[in-house]
Amino acid sequence: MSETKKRALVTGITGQDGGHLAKLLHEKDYEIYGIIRGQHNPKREAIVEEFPYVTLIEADLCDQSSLIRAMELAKPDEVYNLGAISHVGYSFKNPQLTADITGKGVLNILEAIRLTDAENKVRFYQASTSEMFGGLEYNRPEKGYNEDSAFHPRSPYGVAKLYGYWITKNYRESYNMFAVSGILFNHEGERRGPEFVTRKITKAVARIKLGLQEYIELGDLWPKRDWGYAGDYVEGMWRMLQADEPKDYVLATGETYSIEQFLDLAFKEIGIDDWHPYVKQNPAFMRPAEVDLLLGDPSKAEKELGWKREVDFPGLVKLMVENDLIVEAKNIKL
Ligand code: NAP
Ligand code: F7E
Repeated sequence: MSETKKRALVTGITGQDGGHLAKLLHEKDYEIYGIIRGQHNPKREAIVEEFPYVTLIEADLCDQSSLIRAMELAKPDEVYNLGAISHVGYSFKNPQLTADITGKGVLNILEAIRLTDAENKVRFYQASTSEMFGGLEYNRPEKGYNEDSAFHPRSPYGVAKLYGYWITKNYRESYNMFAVSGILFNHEGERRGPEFVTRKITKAVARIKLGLQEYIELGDLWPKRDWGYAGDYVEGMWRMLQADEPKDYVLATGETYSIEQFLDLAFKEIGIDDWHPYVKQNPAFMRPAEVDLLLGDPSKAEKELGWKREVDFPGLVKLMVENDLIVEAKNIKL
């Protein structure tokens, strides 16, 4: 164990952001501990192979004693709480589990920190979300949602995340902890889970190009999202924990596009100008309540943290399609 290296504990290490963050912290010479859940997590092997420098600790956000043990083993300077049930559609089908993991899990890890960090030195990052705003017209500022906008979550996921946001703020105010929320708008990329719409589209586009699939089934195509690249966003998370003061920040691109616009660009990457013959709508992918439009205003993070997204919307779509063309081609079984 090095006495000089900074130490980070990351929940959600097997997820999209966990992978990007592990790479970033490694470049910054951190000693990294990642929480992995389950008796036989199928992602363990891939994580060990890709991130041999991460020490995995078995724990679960629902099991506070396991989190205390993780804190004692890792002795972190910084904790990044990325673990959650993060799929909005799934949260409608499993609302109580979502409340337990995505909501109460935040309390469990904050308590684990409070009980083990006698000097009150640990810095805590909570993965809050634009889903807390809800995307309705009445509370949407013209320049986009900012840190002072009113919340109106539209899913069990959004509601659970709002609890995580407030309990983080409450621990900051009650115990003087350096505990902050990053309110992040959608961020995607080559590590995005295939259950999210962007990756579902880019995988399908690659498979259609390779002759492995004929069409894709999707839900509503009109909702708009402020889509950025996940690699840019983990840099913002890290900057929040290096700041002089604990504050919450919005990370976003300041632009919003519909799923139809994502389809336009993704299919153009494989030379198809009209995607309509390749897309079928299936109500199974529609939600009981939809978030119409998300647009974020990242001015505060840009001004105070010097953070700015680098990858724009066309660049994001391009990198995802290019990646999936390679991934899917490798999977062709001759
Ligand atoms: P993700 O790919 O879905 O990863 C979620 C992670 O949470 C996985 O590593 C998962 O582990 C872990 N997890 C689930 N249940 C757990 C439990 N009971 N105990 C411990 N870990 C558990 O999500 P992401 O896109 O990387 O997002 C990271 C965080 O940011 C999430 O909290 C998400 O809600 C939030 N967020 C994401 C976005 C976005 O656009 N990506 C935007 C705003 C906020 P398994 O692999 O074992 O399932
Ligand atoms: O849906 C529509 C769907 O599941 C985007 C999470 O990271 O970002 C993410 O949540 C839009 C929605 O992401 C399909 O109804 C249509 O309008 O990719 P998504 P999300 O719900 O925006 C926020 C910021 C988070 O915090 C979350 O953790 O696409 N949509 N057809 C579809 N969505 C999916 N998944 N699958 C479809 O077939």
